[in-house]
Amino acid sequence: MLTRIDHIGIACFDLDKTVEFYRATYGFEVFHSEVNEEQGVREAMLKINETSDGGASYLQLLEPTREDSAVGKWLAKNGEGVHHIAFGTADVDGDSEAIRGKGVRVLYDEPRTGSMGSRITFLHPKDCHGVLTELVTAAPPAAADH
Ligand code: V0V
Ligand code: CO
Repeated sequence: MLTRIDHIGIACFDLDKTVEFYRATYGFEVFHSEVNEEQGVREAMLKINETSDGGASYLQLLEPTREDSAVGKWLAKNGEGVHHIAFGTADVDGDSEAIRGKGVRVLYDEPRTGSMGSRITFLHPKDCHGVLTELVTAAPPAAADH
């Protein structure tokens, strides 16, 4: 069951400048940052609020590490802006299989590694009314070593 908005992914050209905008304008601080080479992103997670399912909602600021990555290609075409939304679930495997069964393309056969040790998969935007949609299961608290 999808129980929260886990994050909104925002593509940017310059992560440091974008982080500074969110800090100076809204007071949001970086909760965690990392490079995910498989996804081709350098990212910063800004925690907005905790959620009633025990998780939290974040903004995920994304700078591409290479031009041919998903975010690099998207930025070249669209410029900066909202790139994807992510729903949180305790069971990304079960929920993604159930959604696949409804005829929506799930991009990975098995969930891959996401921010803070989470497990993630994506639904094709063309099957979701133009919205690239991610499903996330957060790492157990002990494993989420940020
Ligand atoms: C592409 N399209 C999008 C889109 N990206 N539509 C809405 N939102 C997006 N973000 C549209 C694009 O305009 C095209 O439509 C069509 O899909 C095909 O796009 P393309 O430019 O030819 O690109 P593809 O097909 O090579 O790749 C698109 C997909 C790719 C969605 C398959 O971006 C992908 O695999 N994304 C999943 C991985 C990802 O996004 N990683 C970065 C975040 P027209 O022009 O044909 O109408 S990593 C992350 O979130 C992490 C680590 C985390 O949360 O922990
Ligand atoms: Co994401």
